[in-house]
Amino acid sequence: MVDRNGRGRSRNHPVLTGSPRSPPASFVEQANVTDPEIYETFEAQWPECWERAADRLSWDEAYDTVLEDEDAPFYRWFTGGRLNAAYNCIDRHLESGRKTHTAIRWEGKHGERRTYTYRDLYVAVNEVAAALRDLGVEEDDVVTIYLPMIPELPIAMLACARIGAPHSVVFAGLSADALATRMDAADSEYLLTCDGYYRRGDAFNQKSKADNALLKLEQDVQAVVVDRLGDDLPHVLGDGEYDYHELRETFSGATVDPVSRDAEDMLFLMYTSGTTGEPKGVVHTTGGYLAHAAWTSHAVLDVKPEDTYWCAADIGWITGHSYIVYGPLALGTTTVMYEGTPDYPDRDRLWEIADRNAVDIFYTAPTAIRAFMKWGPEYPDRHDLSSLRLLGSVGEPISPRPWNWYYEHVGREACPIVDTWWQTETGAVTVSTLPAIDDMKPGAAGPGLPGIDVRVVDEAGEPVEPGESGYLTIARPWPGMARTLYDGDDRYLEEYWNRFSDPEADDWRYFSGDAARIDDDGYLTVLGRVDDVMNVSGRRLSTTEIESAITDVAGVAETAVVGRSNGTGDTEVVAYVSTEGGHDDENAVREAVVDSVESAIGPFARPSRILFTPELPKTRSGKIMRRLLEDVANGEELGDTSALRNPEIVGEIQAEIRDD
Ligand code: 6R9
Repeated sequence: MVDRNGRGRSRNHPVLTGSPRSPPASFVEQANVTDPEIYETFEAQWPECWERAADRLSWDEAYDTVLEDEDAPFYRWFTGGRLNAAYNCIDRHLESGRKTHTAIRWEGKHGERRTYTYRDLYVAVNEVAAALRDLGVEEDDVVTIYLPMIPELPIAMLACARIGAPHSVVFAGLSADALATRMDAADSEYLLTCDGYYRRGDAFNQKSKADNALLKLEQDVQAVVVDRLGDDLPHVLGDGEYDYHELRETFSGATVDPVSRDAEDMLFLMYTSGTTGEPKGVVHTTGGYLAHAAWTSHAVLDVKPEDTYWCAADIGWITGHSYIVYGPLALGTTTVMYEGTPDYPDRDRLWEIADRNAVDIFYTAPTAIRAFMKWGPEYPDRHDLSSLRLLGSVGEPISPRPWNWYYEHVGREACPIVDTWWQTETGAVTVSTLPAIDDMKPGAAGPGLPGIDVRVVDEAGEPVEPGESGYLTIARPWPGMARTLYDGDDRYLEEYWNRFSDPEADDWRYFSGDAARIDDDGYLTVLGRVDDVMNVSGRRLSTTEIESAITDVAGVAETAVVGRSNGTGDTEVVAYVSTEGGHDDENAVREAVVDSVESAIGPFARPSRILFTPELPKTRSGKIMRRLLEDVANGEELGDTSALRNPEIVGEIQAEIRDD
């Protein structure tokens, strides 16, 4: 029993796991990590085992201590060490004679292609770093980046890293309000954005969203604008706004020495949904984060410098930070970056790109895999995918059917699949099989990685028996973990540590907010969130945040938002709304609700169903019974409703949903 109403919130979790599969021999022969003793070695040598991760980086100054835990849970990793992330992702590869090796292969939405060698990336990053400095950006100033999937996005991130300015990338699909909230919270005075980008074939205006955000801010902001659309969307630059390409021209050939950063200095901030409405600014550091991202790219994704590696995520989320930008570039590989969607111009678009680029490793999300499965095997079958060596999944639970489909039709039964569980806060992968060592169990992510002490516990923090479900916690620190929240240490303790730790005994447990089941081999099946966070197509949305956007609408008295499984495994947002007396025009309210959610968060958070009800079901103490509403939305059997103050409302809501 794992949440306040008795189980994990997500309904798209796999109930069963499929039959185990062993790693294909052809893969094992060439894998980066093959020693099965690695689990014991890490255990015996903990925390020094993490030096293996740190050793994948080039340090300006060696660290003195692997882990400092005096001030737990404010852990410090590789203290005394100094390094620069951009140097690690670029310069050192030039120095080792790999100037002409491809760093980024960009595939544009309309078939445009761009290739950046490590040398090209070096030039671009240096010029942008010089331009940012000239605008006044100093070490530790937070630079906000609001760019879609174009090469200027990783270039901007690395330019910030080069001068020691933490970046805060805001997903391009988020609204003006969301951008303003994040810039305000981080006190950010610099913004990199663009005129617009193509969405479903149309030119979409990004700059007007950015303009609206800036109007809401108290601070003056200097903005650099990338001209992505040219004549398709003319724009004018106002005061404090600069054209990206002109700046590069001005600083053409400039170089900037990488700023040597303390291992514990902030590399970036990433905002994510929390249990209260306000997004949380997760703080990641230079040494620990980069070491963990590089190590897991090597050990879990099996990335090698000569590979063409493709993580088909958006850099606006943590997966893209760690596994499109920092991990793969730290290892000196070729990382593919794709601007478009999987079904444009046709449903074989991803396989066409994989085939043409001879992609070795492909990493995507279950929501995409379920779509591929729905479209059918003829799309991957049109292409030669024999270059693929390993497949990955991240962001949501993947159930056995799509897992097997991915294995057969994309991996041709020759590629191991790593189902990687991790979070914005963990920085990099924390739960997964090691692909050459462990058997795969479709539907179960795997055990904790070596050195990661994952425990599934009950309400009292005691480990549950195999087969039982409980709360997913981590009992020891790891290098890539968030160090705190930008909003403050108290909120960090509150969100992650207070629930299962015993500070008096100096016993610290990280709580992930997820429920999981553990089997006899220590493999975890993740069951979804237990807090008020929904996972919609691999994106974290806070129910509170959506509810507060809905309550903003005139005429709305009260609302409750729940997730509904749409039958293909995806979760949709369902909003129950009760209106104030005198507002009978439901269609007008419906439209206003959609507009309000889109402008507060973004189009992807839009409720797919809005159901009007005279009242919401409540307990005698006045708490909205969201669990019951979730059951109603999902057409489930309802349990005992006698605890309700207004049980009669449930039947009305059920009738409404059936008629809708
Ligand atoms: C990397 C990322 C984190 C939440 C996490 C969990 C869900 C991620 C998963 C998974 C089951 C997996 N999640 N990977 N659930 N199996 N392999 O997605 O970070 O955006 O912060 O989301 O995603 O619920 O708590 P983030």
